[in-house]
This record gives sequence, structure tokens and C-alpha cells, in this order.
Amino acid sequence: MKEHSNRTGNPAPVIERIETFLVDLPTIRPHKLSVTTMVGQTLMLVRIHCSDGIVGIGEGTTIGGLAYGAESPEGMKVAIDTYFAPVLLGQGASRIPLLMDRVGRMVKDNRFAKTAVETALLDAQGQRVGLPVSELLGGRRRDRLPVAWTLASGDTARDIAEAERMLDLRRHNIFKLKIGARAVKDDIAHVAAIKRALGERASVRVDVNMAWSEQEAAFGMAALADAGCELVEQPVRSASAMARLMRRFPVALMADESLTGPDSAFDLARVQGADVFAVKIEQSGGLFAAQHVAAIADAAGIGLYGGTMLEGAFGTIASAHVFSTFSKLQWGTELFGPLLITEDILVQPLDYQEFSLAVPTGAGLGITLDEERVGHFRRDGLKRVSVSTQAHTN
Ligand code: MUC
Ligand code: MG
Repeated sequence: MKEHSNRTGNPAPVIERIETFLVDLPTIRPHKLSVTTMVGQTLMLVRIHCSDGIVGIGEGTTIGGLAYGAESPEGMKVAIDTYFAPVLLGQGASRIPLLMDRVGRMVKDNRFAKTAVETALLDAQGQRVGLPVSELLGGRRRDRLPVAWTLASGDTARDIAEAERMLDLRRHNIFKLKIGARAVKDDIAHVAAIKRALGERASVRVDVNMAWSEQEAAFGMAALADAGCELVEQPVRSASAMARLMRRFPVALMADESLTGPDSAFDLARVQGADVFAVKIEQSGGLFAAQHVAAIADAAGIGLYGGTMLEGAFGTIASAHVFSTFSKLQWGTELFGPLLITEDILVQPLDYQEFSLAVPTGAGLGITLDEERVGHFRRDGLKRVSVSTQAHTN
């Protein structure tokens, strides 16, 4: 057992072993985005074993494999096994920003994989010192987070029925509609029908996932405002087009794909390219980086929303710890990823009720992996689940 000494003379724990594996889980229904239709989700889980016997867990997840961005769960696994592990093994486990600086010198970009590793290190450190990750990040400001649900079945009547069920369960009263795969007029009719059915009982928002041209967005945003939609997420790709759309319509404009960490947050703030930032830990490049994105938003008077890459329980709870520390969270969160998956992989399920998610209070992430259950769904295990996504032909 290799150990470094800290200033008190106590042996400081070092990183002894890093283990990664893929878990394939089915979704409760097909999830239709403008970029792909998901029928399952693959989690890349990383376990960091330390010399004091503590094991931290982190997660990396994407949307539709490589359909959304440059990293895939399989790619993250290879990157961590091949390039992150040699940089981390034998190093002191406790000084996490320093460790991540070390990784950053050897590994460029790979923001999702870095987030998974940073999460595992923070989970381990929290267990070590007996504090939740939120407290390691400066301290939580709230114990529960409002949680939106995404309606993305592709069918208006089914989406309305799903929203009604969520309202009855008191699980969600904020709904994000995935649009952009159909003609703009069809999408507007879909959103208007859902808002008419739900009325003032719910907030209705849309995510276009960059599918519109600037001209389509100009038409679409005006019509969405008339339909009672409150927020339009990333209608177009370019930051300058986002800036040109700002304040022209009585509906808030939110940046998602344009936000890839603190540098892009600063650039967007500078050109006034969004009313709201959808902060995601993976897109930001880590938990500390997500806090930096939020600080830039605060300084620029931009509202905050806690976004998701449809992570499973570990990525979701890592995000929850981060979002609980934000000084403001004007637009709530969409941390519903674990609810889109048919299987619970935790010993104790997450607490979703009263339109919100509880931020766990235990040490580290405050959640425990159910090894037996997860074993069934490991890609290298016996049961194979197909989670392949479908391309859209436009
Ligand atoms: C995205 O683009 O925001 C979040 C919710 C959802 O259904 O998809 C994600 C990705
Ligand atoms: Mg989005």
C-alpha cells in the first residue's frame, strides 16, 4: 500500500485502482429528440479505489451515443483506462482540483470523462471526511430542487396524458417539449395543444436542440410566445444568431449546446446571447467548472437552470449537489434522468416527490450502488440490452 504523508503526519490516501464499466439500461418509452430517438441509455461508471479503503463512484453519460456530441460512453471508458489512469494512479486522492489540473495537462477536452472522474474523487473525499459533496463545493443553499419532465413521445395526445399523470402524482409541473424534428408549424400546433390542455397548472417550455434556421426561429419564437410557452432552449446553433434573437420576443431564450464550459459562458455573456444558461456538469467539464459557469451567469445577470445529459443516478446526484450550491436557480432543474430508465440501480431509490428531488444528505454523493442489480445490466455481464438509437431522416 503506497501512502503519502500530509502535514499532520497522517498517511494521506492515494489512488490505487481505477475501474470502468458500461451499463446498458432500457428507457421507459422511446425518447424523441431532434437529433435522435433513444430507446435506452448507456452509463459509463468509474470506480476509484483509494489506499484508505474508500471507493468513489462517478458517471459519464451521453445522449444517443455520439448523436449529441463528441464523446461516447465507450470512448470515455477507453480514455479513462488508457490516458487518465496512468496520470492518477499513486497520486494523493484528496486534492481534487490539483489532480484534475494534472489530468488536464495530459488530456485535452474529454469534458464528460473528466466529469466522471472528478465526481468519483469528490464522492470518495466526501466519504473520507464525512461530508456531502455539496459541502465540499462550498455548501448547499437548498435541500430540494424543482424538477421538470421532458415530454418526448412524439405524439401530442400521449404527451398530454403523460403530463396529466405527472401532475396527478405531484412529481412534475414543469414540462419541456422536445421539438425540431417536424415542420415548424406542426411543432407549434403540438406545443399549443399541450399548453391549452395544461393551462396554468403547468409551465411549458421547448427544446429545439439547434434544429431551426435563424429565420425559422424568428417565426417559431413569436408563435411559441403566443401559445404560452415560457422558455425556448437552443433554437439555433450559432451564438451570434442566439444574440440576434434575444429580446425580440416575449419568451426567454436559453443556451444549452452553446455552453461548453466557462470560456463559452463568458463569450455568450459578452454578446448577451441568452437570458438563461442550462448548466450541465458534463458539458461544463466538471462540478467545479459548472460552478464557474454559474458564477459567470450571476455576474452577467443571466438566469440559471440545472440541465441534464439524461444521466443515471450518479451523474444526476452529482449535478444535484452542484445545483444546490448555486446562489440562484430561477428556472429549476430537469434532473429526471433516472426516471426515464426502467431500472433502479441504487440500494435506496432517489426521493422524487412534491415536484422536486431531494439532494442526499449522506457523505459523498450520499447514494449506494446496488451491485447485484447493476451486474445484470453490465455490458460485460450475461444479459445484453439493446440501447441503440435511431437516426432521423429529415
Ligand atoms: C438537452 O438537450 O437538453 C435534456 C432533457 C432531455 O430530454 O434531453 C436532454 C438534452
Ligand atoms: Mg437542451
